[in-house]
Amino acid sequence: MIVVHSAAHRAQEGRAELNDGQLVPCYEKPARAEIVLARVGAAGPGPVVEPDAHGEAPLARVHDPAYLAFLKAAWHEWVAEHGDRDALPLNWVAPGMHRRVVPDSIDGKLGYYSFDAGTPITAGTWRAATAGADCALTAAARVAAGERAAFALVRPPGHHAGHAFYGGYCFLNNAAIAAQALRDGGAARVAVLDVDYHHGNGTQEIFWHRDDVLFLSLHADPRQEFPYFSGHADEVGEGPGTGFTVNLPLPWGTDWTAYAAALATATARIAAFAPDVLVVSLGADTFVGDPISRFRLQSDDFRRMGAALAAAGLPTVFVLEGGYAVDDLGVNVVNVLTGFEGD
Ligand code: SS9
Ligand code: ZN
Repeated sequence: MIVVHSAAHRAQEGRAELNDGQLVPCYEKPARAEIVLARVGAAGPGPVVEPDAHGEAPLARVHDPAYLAFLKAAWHEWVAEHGDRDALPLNWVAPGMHRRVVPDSIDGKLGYYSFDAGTPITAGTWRAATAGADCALTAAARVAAGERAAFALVRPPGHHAGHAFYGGYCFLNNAAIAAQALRDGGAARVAVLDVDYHHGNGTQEIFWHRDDVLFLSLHADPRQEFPYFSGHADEVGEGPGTGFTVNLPLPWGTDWTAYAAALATATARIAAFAPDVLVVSLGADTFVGDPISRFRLQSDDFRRMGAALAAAGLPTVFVLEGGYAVDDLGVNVVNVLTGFEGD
């Protein structure tokens, strides 16, 4: 399986995120991609190729151009105001307040375009995020050209980023950008399956009204878990998109037995949709040892997950999302890929 990767991911290296009442070192860090790359080298998938540059047009098919302009300029505006430290928002709109007017000040803009305080914008955010999107687009192009599968080994992740917002360590929605590019390249129907521990609220929002992109997510119940305000089972899409968003929330403590049952529900729905191609938002933060998550998948279960995904029989684009047990992340992610390939 082709692996698309750019070392430019290292440009995103936040110093701090706000977590459990403290500024702590970022969980979403360069070592995550490095350990997956090392495991790819040791365990089989490959070759590893550099992304092609796709420019900003495919990003603007998914994201608001005003949001992209904000993201590109945010670090420079922040440094001019506050100096060389991570840019974090400090307040947000609440019901009864107004967001008609985009603030001029960078602090106001950060709040306007974000939904959490765990996602620092740094000097390299734009560079790393756009390189990641290029990896996802390159992986999609390879699959569109006839490869059975490709893996975009990227960070920062993307599935929490929406049409015009960032958060949850995500800035550009790599999976959504890939799915849209596949549509624009001629695929009639695309399914996006999100197996990250957290709900893919950004991807859901982007395709909420659409019946040409089926979005399915298995994730921790938002009653218990971040992002809290998205991912309930009764969120099914709207208008023509009604029934084309599928949420399968699962409780803390979910192990492979319960997970596999939900995955079978998802793959049955994908089969009924009969897409031309499948995009998998591949987070491995469902692992029992993940420091910020509470599912109980074991390393071998990721192999089973890969096999279950292969059984869908579809051309498949894998895009890396979360997974914060760094020492185990390489094995867990690559187990999905080798399980998909039949070991
Ligand atoms: C846990 C805070 C969670 C955001 C997690 C985003 C994961 C992206 N105390 N913070 S895959
Ligand atoms: Zn996650």
